[in-house]
This record gives sequence, structure tokens and C-alpha cells, in this order.
Amino acid sequence: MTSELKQAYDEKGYVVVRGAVDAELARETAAHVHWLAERHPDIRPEKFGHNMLVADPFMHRLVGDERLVDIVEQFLGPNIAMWAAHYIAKPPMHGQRVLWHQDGSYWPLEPMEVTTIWLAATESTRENGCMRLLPGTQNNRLLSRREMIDVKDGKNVLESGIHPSQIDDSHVIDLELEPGDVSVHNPRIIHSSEANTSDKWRIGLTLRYIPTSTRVMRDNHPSILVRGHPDAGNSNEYAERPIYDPGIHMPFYGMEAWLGD
Ligand SMILES: O=C(O)CCC(=O)C(=O)O
Repeated sequence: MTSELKQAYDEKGYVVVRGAVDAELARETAAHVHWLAERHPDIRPEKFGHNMLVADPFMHRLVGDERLVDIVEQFLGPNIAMWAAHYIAKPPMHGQRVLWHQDGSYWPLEPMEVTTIWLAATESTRENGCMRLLPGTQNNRLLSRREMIDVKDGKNVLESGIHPSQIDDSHVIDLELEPGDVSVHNPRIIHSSEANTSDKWRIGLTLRYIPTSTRVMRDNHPSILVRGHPDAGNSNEYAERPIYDPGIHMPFYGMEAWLGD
């Protein structure tokens, strides 16, 4: 039976789930960004990507959270992996913008069966640069990278985007979220976000979930298996369950379950 959530997602290309996780987990997620920022002052926090996160016990705990995976299962079925995680954490006053794009233009996935959970770790509003999307564009074809423009002015999380002449934002939707809310979006829907010039952080975590039957065509790029089993028909790589080490990992609620034998 199709759930109401899936019906709404199929129709609109996105859906918002309020209070998907509790405020404490959202707070820990924001604390994780600040913890990483102290250790990686050379990397902008809009760019804390998969390689930094894939062996981190807190990230494994978070992406496998039953509440998130239950949402995703409605769209992707029972065998699920998370193939790319990325914090887009915009610092106050000078947080970077994200140009209009379709996620699928960038991704080495075959087929393009994938959905994004965007988890709000702080409030995400018009003032601090929330995500915005263009309803209906989930039915557009995917543009290739060649059809997009490069914008290397140091102000963008992605250094490319769809040419402004191809954007009609008269019906734009601002996805304003509270900590613990998530939005879910389709890889074809056109979306962006403005710079953060407010005095508050805007911290979002993008988690890209796939059915394990989707092939990840990138070498040395492990996914995290979160439910069910790998697909025998492809050779996707999976990260091992990490062991919590107080010398190199952030402490978090429930970390006892991540200690070695
Ligand atoms: O976090 C943002 O501002 C944009 C998110 C985004 O582009 C994405 O999830 O693909």
C-alpha cells in the first residue's frame, strides 16, 4: 500500500517531515559540526563531505537512525544504503550559497534511483539561507554538467549551476525547518539556497540514500548499509562498522554500542 508520505513525494518531488528526530539528536548533530570545525579549520564547514564522515561512529549512528530509515524505506524499499553524506553548515554572516542545480547531474549512480534526506540541525529559515526549490521540476530531464555553467567566485558551495536564464523562480518554495525536521527531495528537482548573512548558524546534513540495487560507479567510495542486504548484482563497497575511539571521535549519546569487544 502506498503511504501518504510517498504519495505526496511522488506528486511534488519533495516532502517535509516535522520532528523526524528529536531535538537532542539535532543538537548533537550541530555539535558534531562544531567539533569537526575545530579539527579542520582549513576546510569550510559547508564542505564537510563523505570522506570525512564515512568512518565516523556518530555518523553511522545517525544515518542508521530507525526514524530516518523508516521514512526512506517508504520510497526505496527494504534494502537501503547511504552512499553520500555532506554537511552544508553555513556559518553566521558569511555562509556560502548553493546555485540552482539538480543533484543527479553530479552523481555516478546507475540507475538514478536515490533520495535525499536533508536534516535540519539548527533552524533553517529565509534569513539564514534555507533550501529553496522549484515545484514541478522533478519532471524535468536531468541536465548534464556540460549544460551547466561554472561559477568560481569563491562564494558557492558548488562551483557550478544551471544558467539563470533557465530558472523561473516565480513559484519558489522556501523549505523553512526547525531542528529535527527533515525534507526529502527527488534527484531531479531544481533547488538552491542563498548565502547566510544572518547572525545564526544554518546547519543542514544531506544524506543520499539508495536501494542497494543502485550501482555507485566510483572507486574507493564506500556506502553505509543501513537496512537489509547488499545486492548480489553489483559490487558496491560498504564501510565497516567503526569502533568508537575517544582519542579520535566525538563522544555521543549511545556511543557505548560502538565500543569494540
Ligand atoms: O543545503 C543547502 O543549502 C542545499 C542543499 C542541496 O543542494 C542538496 O541537498 O542537494
